Amino acid sequence: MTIPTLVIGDKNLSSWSLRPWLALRAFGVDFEELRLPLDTPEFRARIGEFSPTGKVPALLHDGVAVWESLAILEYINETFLDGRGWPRERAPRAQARAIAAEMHAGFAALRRELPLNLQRRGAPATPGPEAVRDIARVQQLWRDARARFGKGGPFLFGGFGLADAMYAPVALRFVVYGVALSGEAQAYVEAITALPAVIEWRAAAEAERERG
Ligand SMILES: N[C@@H](CCC(=O)N[C@@H](CS)C(=O)NCC(=O)O)C(=O)O
Repeated sequence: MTIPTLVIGDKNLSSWSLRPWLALRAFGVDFEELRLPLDTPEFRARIGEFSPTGKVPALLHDGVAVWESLAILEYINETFLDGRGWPRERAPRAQARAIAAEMHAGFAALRRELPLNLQRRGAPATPGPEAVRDIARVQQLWRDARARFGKGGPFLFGGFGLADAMYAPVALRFVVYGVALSGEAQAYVEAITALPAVIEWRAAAEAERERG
């Protein structure tokens, strides 16, 4: 099968890029990476070749171009994973898709107030009331997935899956902004940060010099 190319932004800053990158890497799918640092002349000159929205990520494969992170995850799931990106059973699969969609569509205050910046150092952030509500909802949906379906491993539905790929950037925001979490949420964040693919992404993000 042809190897896909994933077009991404800076690893330090681009949380949407991390989601499909992590899905490909954690499931061991071979892919090429094309990194276009955000907000640069290179990005503006080239992104239109790959993405009709002018945003990353975009996946190019066998004459198909896919944009929007959740649609890319679905493409990865059906083209490279034979469906195993989502839980096999109907109930957890429905819940995994629902929380992935919730992430894709929501948590605007959390994203606005705590934008991904993996090079961030410094004091814990003090999120405003809307972001605090988002943080509580994230922890609630993590707790619910883990309690109902997470018995087989440390991730939301046991083993690593696409719902985890959607929430990994949130877990990393909680780390870099020093967000105080429940014990269960903290344990989940630690499972995410221990993934070899996440360690690889963070090391590359640390090494980026564009800005940060
Ligand atoms: N809904 C999109 C969001 C993509 C997005 O906002 N990407 C940002 C980087 S994380 C971007 O490309 N920004 C560049 C720009 O808007 O010029 C998705 O899920 O892929």
